[in-house]
Amino acid sequence: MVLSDRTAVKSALRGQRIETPSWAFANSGTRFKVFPQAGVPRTAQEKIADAATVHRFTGAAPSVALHIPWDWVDDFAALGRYAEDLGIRIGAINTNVFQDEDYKLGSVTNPDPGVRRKATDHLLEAIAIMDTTGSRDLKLWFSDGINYPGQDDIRDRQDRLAEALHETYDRLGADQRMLLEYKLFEPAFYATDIPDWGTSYAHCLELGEKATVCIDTGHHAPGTNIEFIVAFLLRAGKLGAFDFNSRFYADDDLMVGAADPFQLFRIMYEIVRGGALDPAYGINFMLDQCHNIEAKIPAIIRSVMNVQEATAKALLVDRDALRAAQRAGNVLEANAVLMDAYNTDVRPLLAEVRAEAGLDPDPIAAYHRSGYQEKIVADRAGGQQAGWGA
Ligand code: PSV
Ligand code: MN
Ligand code: MN
Repeated sequence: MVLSDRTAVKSALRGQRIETPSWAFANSGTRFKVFPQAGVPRTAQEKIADAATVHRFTGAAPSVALHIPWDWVDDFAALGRYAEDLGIRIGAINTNVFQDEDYKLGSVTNPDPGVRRKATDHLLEAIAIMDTTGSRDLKLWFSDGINYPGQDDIRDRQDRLAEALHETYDRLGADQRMLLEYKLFEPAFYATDIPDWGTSYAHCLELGEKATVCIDTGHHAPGTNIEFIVAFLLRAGKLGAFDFNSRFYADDDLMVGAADPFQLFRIMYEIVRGGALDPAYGINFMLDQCHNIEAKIPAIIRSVMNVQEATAKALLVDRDALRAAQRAGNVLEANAVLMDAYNTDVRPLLAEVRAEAGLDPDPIAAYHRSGYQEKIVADRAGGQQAGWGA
């Protein structure tokens, strides 16, 4: 790598931003058991304090996504100021229309217009929170779907979905955006109303330019080529966000880059290739994870580092050599160029980037030395559950 390349790579890494999820700091588990951990946050403020701690050690996570009503407070303006005082800001507002008795047969696609009204009102309420916190992104994920053939009319449900999305979209302010997430299955098992990127994309296209797709890396069928989706949506100008996490089987919500670091590299290569890494491009690179058995804050720091490592490798791809090999039809050489970058140990480079930014080159060790963990264990009793399995 020549010096100018190295400077450019380091500057791109310095500018990278990753958003942490408030719920990842709280207790979580499976439907079998939640194993509580000492020191987990009891309030939205404490989740924000933990998110600020991740930013303090990584320098790369200056915003935290909230999930409503899990993070409900009476005064969101004060919560926004609290975040700013700690050196971060409130990011995407995630909606929750999946944990209420009324939503058994769906939220915005429910056959009952009264339930649909209630669900859409929640989405509008989330935009009101964004007005207060200055958040740009409204993130929508719907658990809506059906379990049995014939249970409801698949096409009518699309019409109901479109109606609710239109009403919500029309309420967005000039600088606000809608991120529409998809998920193949669960909790609905036969037919989910937004099962894939194509469905999300089609609704976003119909809505307009403020609506874009959110790719949750854990929401696909095994073997799905996620980097293809990234490339396609970038080309179409419709990729708005990621919910990063790892999966071995279903929606595992494990640390990003833990199950398949090579996939994360391939995704980040498409981001770099598409010129979409710079925060100015507008993609919100969020984590959406649950740390059921591992310590939360170090796991989130590790996740940020995993994204940084995949990105560094993606930035190191010799794109001129790659293009030349591709144009020449040299299959093996093209593949070798990509693999050379993937097989580079980028940890020293990232340590250098951190040191130059005044950070400890080893954020996890620095966190453990800081005494923060001991302090929250001593200060907080009876930590909150993230919301899952509540
Ligand atoms: C659904 O599985 C999902 O990925 C959505 O983003 C939810 O809002 C989130 O999980 C909560 O963890
Ligand atoms: Mn998600
Ligand atoms: Mn999920």
